[in-house]
Amino acid sequence: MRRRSLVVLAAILMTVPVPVAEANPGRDMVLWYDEPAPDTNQGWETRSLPIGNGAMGATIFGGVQAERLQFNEKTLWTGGPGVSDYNFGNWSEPRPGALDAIRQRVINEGQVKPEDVLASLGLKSDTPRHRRFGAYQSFGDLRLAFPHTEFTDYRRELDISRGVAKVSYRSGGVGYTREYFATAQDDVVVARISADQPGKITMDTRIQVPANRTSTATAGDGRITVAGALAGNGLRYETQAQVNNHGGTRTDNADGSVSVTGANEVMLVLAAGTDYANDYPKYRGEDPHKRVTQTVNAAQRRSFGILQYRHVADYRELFGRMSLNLGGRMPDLPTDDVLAAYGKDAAADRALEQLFFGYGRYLLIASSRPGSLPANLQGVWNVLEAPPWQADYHLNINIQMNYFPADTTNLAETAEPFAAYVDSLREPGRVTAREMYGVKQGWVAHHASNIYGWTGAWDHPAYFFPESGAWLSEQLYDHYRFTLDKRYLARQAYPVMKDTAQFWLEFLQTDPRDGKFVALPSRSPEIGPHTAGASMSQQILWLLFTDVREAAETLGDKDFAAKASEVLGKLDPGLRVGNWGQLQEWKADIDDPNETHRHVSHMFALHPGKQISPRTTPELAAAAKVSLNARTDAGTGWSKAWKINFWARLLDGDRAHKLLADQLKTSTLPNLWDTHPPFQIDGNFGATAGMTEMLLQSHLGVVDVLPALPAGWSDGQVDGLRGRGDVTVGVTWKSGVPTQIRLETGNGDAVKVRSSMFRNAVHVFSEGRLVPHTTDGDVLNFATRNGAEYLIVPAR
Ligand code: FUC
Repeated sequence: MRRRSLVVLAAILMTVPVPVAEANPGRDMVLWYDEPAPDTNQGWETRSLPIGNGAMGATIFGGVQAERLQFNEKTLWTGGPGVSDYNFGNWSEPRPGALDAIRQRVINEGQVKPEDVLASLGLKSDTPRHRRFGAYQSFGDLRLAFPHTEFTDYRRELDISRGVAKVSYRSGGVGYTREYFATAQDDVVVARISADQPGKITMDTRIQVPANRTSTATAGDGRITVAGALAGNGLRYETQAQVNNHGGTRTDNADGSVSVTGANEVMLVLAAGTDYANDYPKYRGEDPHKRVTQTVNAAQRRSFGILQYRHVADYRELFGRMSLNLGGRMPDLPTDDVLAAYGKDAAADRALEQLFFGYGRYLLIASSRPGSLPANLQGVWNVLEAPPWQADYHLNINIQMNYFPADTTNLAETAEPFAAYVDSLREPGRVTAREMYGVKQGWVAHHASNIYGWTGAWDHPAYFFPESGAWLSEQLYDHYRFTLDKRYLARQAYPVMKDTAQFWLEFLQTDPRDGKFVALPSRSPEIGPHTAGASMSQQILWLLFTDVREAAETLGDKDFAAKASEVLGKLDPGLRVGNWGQLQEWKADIDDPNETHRHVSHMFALHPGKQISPRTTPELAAAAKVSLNARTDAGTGWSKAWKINFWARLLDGDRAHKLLADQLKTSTLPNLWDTHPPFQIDGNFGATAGMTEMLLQSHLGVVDVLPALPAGWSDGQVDGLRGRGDVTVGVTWKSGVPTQIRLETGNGDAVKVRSSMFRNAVHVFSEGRLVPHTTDGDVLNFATRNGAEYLIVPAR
C-alpha cells in the first residue's frame, strides 16, 4: 500500500507516532436507520438505500414482512429509434436562412428573446417529448415476502466502506439478517437471507415490472425469469433471479414466483439487461436472454461468501484509495437524526461531513463503472416511468458535475463511461451540425441528451446550448491532466476535442462591435436573452481552444495547434467587470443586481475553468465575489454544490463550508441523496468535489495544499487525493497548518507545492534521504523521480 509505506516512512523519520491514515473505521462510514423506508415513491426517494455496480442499481426499502428491492439497469429507456418518428432532435426539414436571420437580429437588436430562438432554431412541439426523446425506466421490483408480523431490534444500514447493505431484526425469538450488494465483478445484485437458528427462513420471491411493457414471468428450478419489450419503442428486456436455499424446500409457482420453506439460508442472484447497444443509428444489439442467463448461471455457481469477497475486494480497491479525517465523532444515532441535528454539535457535524464526502465517492463507484453508460441525473437509480427531466443526461452542467470528483478523489476509472459516452455523441452530432447549421466538419450537441444520440435541438425556450460539446470535450482533457496518459490523449480525448474545435472554427462569428470571435446566438444557460458572446460561451471556448492547442502541441499536430492559436488571438475571452463591480454575465453590461437565478454560469472561468483566481487575476476574482454575493447562497442542490467549488476556488474556506452546511441542512434527504428538489444526484457529486477543492487544488500548475480550509476543520488528515500532473497527495494538519505533506509522483517532472507550511524551513525526504528544494514564498519546488514518494515535514 502506497499510503501505508509513506506513513511508516514518516514515523521513522519523525520518531513520533503518526496518526494512522485509516481515518474512518467502523460506524463512521455507515448510513443506518431504525425503520424501513415507506413503500411509496416518496419513501423510495427520501429513505431507500442505494447499491449499484455501474450498470445496475437497486434500492433497499427493508420492510420486515414485505421487502422491496427496486432495481434498474442503465439501458432501459423509452424513446429513440424504436419510435417511428424519432429524429435525434434534428429538424424534420431544412430551414434555410434561419440561423443567419437570428444572427442578424442579434446583431441589429443586441438581444433576442429565447422564445424567438426556439421558434426558428428549436424543435416544434408536435410530438410529446417523452415519446421521442424517451426517459430512463425502472426495471422492476424484487419483492420478498416474510411471515414476520412482530419484530424488535430493527436496523437497516449501508456500509459505504465495503459497499454492502444490511437489514436485521428479531422476530419470534430468532435473529434475521439480510445482506445486499451489487457487484461489478459478477454483474449481479446479490442477497443473502439468514437466521441465527436453523430452518427458520420461509419466504416468497417474485419480480414485478411496471405496466408500460409486455411481460411474461416464469419460474423453474428456482429461477424467476421476466421478459418482454417496452410498449413504445419495442426495446427488449429480460431479468432473472435465482433463488437458492440451504435446507428446507423450494417450490416454483405457476405465477412465476418461488417459495422457500424452512431453510437455513437463502441466496438470491439478480441480473438484468436489454437489447440496447450504444451504436448509432439503430442503437440495438443482441437479445438479452443469453447474456442474462449466462451471467446468473455463472454468479450462482459461486458461494455467497466468494461473491461478497470478490465484490468487497474490488469495491475497496477503489473506495479505499482515499481517506478523510476531519476529527468528526459520529453519534450513535440513526443517520436521519444525525442529519436533522446538523449544526448543533461540531464534532458530529464533521462526522456527517466525512460521511457525506465518502458517500459522493460511493455513489460514483456505484453508478459509473467501465463498460456501461455514465451516471445520469439520478445516477443509476429511478423508480418512475416519467422521472424528473427524464433522468437523462443534461449537458449544460449536470453530467459534467457528476464527474467533477472522479479524478480529484482518485476514482479515475469511473470517468471511463463518461468519455465513451461523449465519444458516442460525435456521430449523431455531426449530422446535427450539418443539418441544423450547415457546418461541414465537427459535431455539436445541445443542452440535453438521451442514450439514443439526441444531439439536436429542444422544444423549450430555456434550452439552447450548442456549447455543450465544447464543455464535455474540455473535461476529457482535464482527465488527461491528472493522468498524463498520452495514449488516452491521442486515442480518446484529442480526437473528440479536435472534432469539437472544428465545429467551432466554422460556427464562430466575428462580432461587428469589436471584431472579436464570438458564439452567436449565445446565452447564459437558462437565463436572460440570446446575445452575441455571452460570458460562459466565451469562457468555455477559450478553455477548449487553449486545451486543444496544448494537446495538439503535445501530440505533434502542429497545423492544428497553429489554427487554435489563431482563434485564441481573436477570441473574446468572456471576462469583463461591469458597472456595479460584478463579473459580467453578458458581453454588454446588463446584469441585474437583483437576479438570484440558480445558474451562475459566468463563474465557469473560476470553476471548472482557470482564467479567474485570486492568485492570478485578483480583480476578476473580486468581481466574481460581487456576482456570487448578489446571486445569494440560495439555490437548488446542485447550485449550492457548485457554489462550494466557487468559494473554494476563491480561497474562502469558511464560505465554502457555509455552502456545504446549507446543502446538508436544506438540500439533502434522509438517505443523504441530494435534492434539487426532487432527488438529483449531481449535488452529491458536486459537494464531494467542492470539499476536495477546499483541501487541494492543482488547476494552476501548482499543487495547492489546504487552499480553502475552514475554521471548523482546524485539525485533520487526508490521504490519496489526486492532483494534476499525476501526483497523489496526503496531508496531516494541526491548527490549520500542515505538519506533514505526503506526495507520490507518477512522472519525473519537477513539482511545485504551495502551503503556508513553507513559511518556515522544511525538509523534503525521499527514501530516507534529504531532497534538495527551493522555496519562493509559499511555493516549494523540487525535482522528482518517476513513482517516488516524498515526505515534507518542518525542519526542527
Ligand atoms: C436544468 C436546471 C435544473 C435541473 C435540470 C435537470 O434545467 O436548470 O435546475 O438541474 O437541468
